[in-house]
Amino acid sequence: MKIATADVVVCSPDRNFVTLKITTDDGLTGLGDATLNGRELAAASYLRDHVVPLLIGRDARNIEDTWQFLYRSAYWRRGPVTMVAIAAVDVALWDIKAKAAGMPLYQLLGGASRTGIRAYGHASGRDLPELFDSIRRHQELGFRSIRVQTSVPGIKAVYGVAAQPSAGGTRYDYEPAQRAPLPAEEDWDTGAYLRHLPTVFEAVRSEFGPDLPLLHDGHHRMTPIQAARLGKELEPYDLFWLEDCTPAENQEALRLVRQHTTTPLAIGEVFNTVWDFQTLIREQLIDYVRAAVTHTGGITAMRKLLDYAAQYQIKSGIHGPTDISPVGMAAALHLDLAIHNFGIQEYMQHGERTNDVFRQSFRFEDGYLHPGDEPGIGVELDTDLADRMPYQQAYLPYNRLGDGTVHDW
Ligand code: CS2
Ligand code: MG
Repeated sequence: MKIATADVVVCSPDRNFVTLKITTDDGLTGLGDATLNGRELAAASYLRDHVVPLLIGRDARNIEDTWQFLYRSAYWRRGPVTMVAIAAVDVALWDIKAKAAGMPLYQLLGGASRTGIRAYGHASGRDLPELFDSIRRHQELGFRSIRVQTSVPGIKAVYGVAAQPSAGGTRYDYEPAQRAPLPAEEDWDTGAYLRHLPTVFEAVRSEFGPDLPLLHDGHHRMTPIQAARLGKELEPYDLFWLEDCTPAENQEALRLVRQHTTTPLAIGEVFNTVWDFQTLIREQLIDYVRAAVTHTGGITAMRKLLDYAAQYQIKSGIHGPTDISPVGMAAALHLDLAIHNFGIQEYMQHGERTNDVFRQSFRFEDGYLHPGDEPGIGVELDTDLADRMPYQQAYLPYNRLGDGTVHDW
């Protein structure tokens, strides 16, 4: 079974996506997600110009060897562009292998360890009434675990808060990457955020009770001691997790946070290899690995990462915003279903145009996802429709503090 062709498809239904489609000499096709939000063309070029020429003629069945070849032969390793490209090849080859075996991918990964994959949705609000409505809408959509993000008094625009609640409550329609020639500048004030957030969770708990699993994303904006303070002040509200509480390139920074709070911590969506997690896992500085299959080198690498985490009783919390395409999402769900140390799966529902381009077999019912039982990962790409929705320049926003200093968004 040789790789005959490998096509890089860049399209922009509701947002930009980069998809790799591999076809073998006996006609099997596999899909991989190489979407890197705000840097899609870099990923597309790395694939098209440097990886695809190396794939043609390779045995499609040799997934591990292909992974190691792409990782080591490049000499320059790790990083978001390299690893999203390797991930796309890896997932496409797993898709092909499962199709050749006539079974859904999770069966090749050891079969189902659970009946369904617990998901969490993204509620947000510019004020408490809007936030409460958003939480209720997500409960009506079936979500049993909910992330809470809110505006902060005095700050004009804040990550994670939909400017306009989605019409009719169909889905959380917040797309952070704005289509424009330059990134949008937003404002930030950590002090105002730290003073405000505990009052929000106090209100949410008194409105929705103690049992609803609540999550919050700090989005890398706090220093370790600020994160420690917030984690401690949120303990009475029993969060499922506090995510990206502080930038974690310095993994040791989480030692300080861990000393001050028992609020569970989740980190990793911007990380690309197990080495980015090694101290976090070995010293049990986190409770959930927030990596995405798309950003960490695919199924092959993610399985090894999560098996390493399992040795330290750390669970998965795979990243699943709308800039993870339905292909990347489907790959995650097969892994979610098979591994033992599953924690929770993020699920921001894609828009209709995206669902038209990527036909998916995965389903969301009563708070749980399931990848479906079609052979492979269960996604088909309508390349004709994709070609009619070409790439549009789009960037994620960035923050500046009151004195003009650039800050994490
Ligand atoms: C966020 C992401 O879902 C999350 O946890 O951190 O939506 C993040 O903002 C985007 O992936 C950035 O592209
Ligand atoms: Mg996040």
